[in-house]
Amino acid sequence: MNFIKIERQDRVVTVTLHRPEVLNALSSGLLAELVEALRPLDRDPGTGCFVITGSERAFAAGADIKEMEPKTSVEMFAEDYFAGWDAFAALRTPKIAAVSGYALGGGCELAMMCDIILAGESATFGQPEIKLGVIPGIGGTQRLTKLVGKAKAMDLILTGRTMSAQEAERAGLVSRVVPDDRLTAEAAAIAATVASYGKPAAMAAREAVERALEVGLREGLLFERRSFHALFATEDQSEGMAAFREKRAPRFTGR
Ligand code: CO8
Repeated sequence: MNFIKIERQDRVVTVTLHRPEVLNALSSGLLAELVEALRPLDRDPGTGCFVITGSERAFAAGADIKEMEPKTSVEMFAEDYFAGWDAFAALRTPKIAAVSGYALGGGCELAMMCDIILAGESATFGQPEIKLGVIPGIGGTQRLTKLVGKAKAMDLILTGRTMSAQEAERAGLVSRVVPDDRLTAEAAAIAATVASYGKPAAMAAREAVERALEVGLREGLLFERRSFHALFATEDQSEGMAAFREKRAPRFTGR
């Protein structure tokens, strides 16, 4: 692999974006590697959580501008440029973005495709595409608006300004802000906690929360209830409730 590094620690798989010379600009090559590496890991019951991270200076400074620049509209349309990112968003194992430095354009959009965004104090978020004569193209106008509301999304997307980790936390984009030197350890600890639970419940939980962004309340509640019912077919449900009754720690198996 040329553009990413992958490490496994028990049930947690950490992916580090690694194109330091271009601040982890998200090229087609990087996307292909990411999806090819993560798809089989996603299906592996031994994978309980992904952590996606970058460098201290940049989570990712956006889609690769130099790759996009020469393309024509017809080429963009024919390739359905960026459609491949849907495969990343569709991974069903919980994903944590551990963000330090720049998370701009596609970088911010990649973070928003994750289930939890943990930010170091240096993290900077923004959708500066307007400065390039375009608009966000990997979900920024949609996910950012759903996550932080129209007022803040319009402000960021129309001015191209950046926001700090603290502002992003206040806006509801970021789950937690931690000191930069604690980012890796905190992300690992959160991931280990998520991965310690039964994977079917974790997958169902994130899927149901995602639904809240997509459908009306009645449909969402029904989806949640049906998923809840379905989890009563799992050994983890019997084990989790028996362990509570017996006042002991549960031993989840993902079955
Ligand atoms: N793509 C390609 N190369 C990049 C990118 C990028 N997004 N960002 C940085 N680089 C490269 C720079 O060109 C530079 O390379 P070189 O050394 O060869 O000149 C190297 O990384 C280091 O960058 P800088 O020297 O600029 O570092 P600074 O610390 O001075 O500045 C910034 C850092 C502020 C992050 C600055 O690099 C910057 O503004 N980057 C671009 C940010 C941006 O605009 N991102 C949005 C990209 S567009 C997008 O993500 C979605 C597009 C949707 C299009 C829809 C089409 C369908």
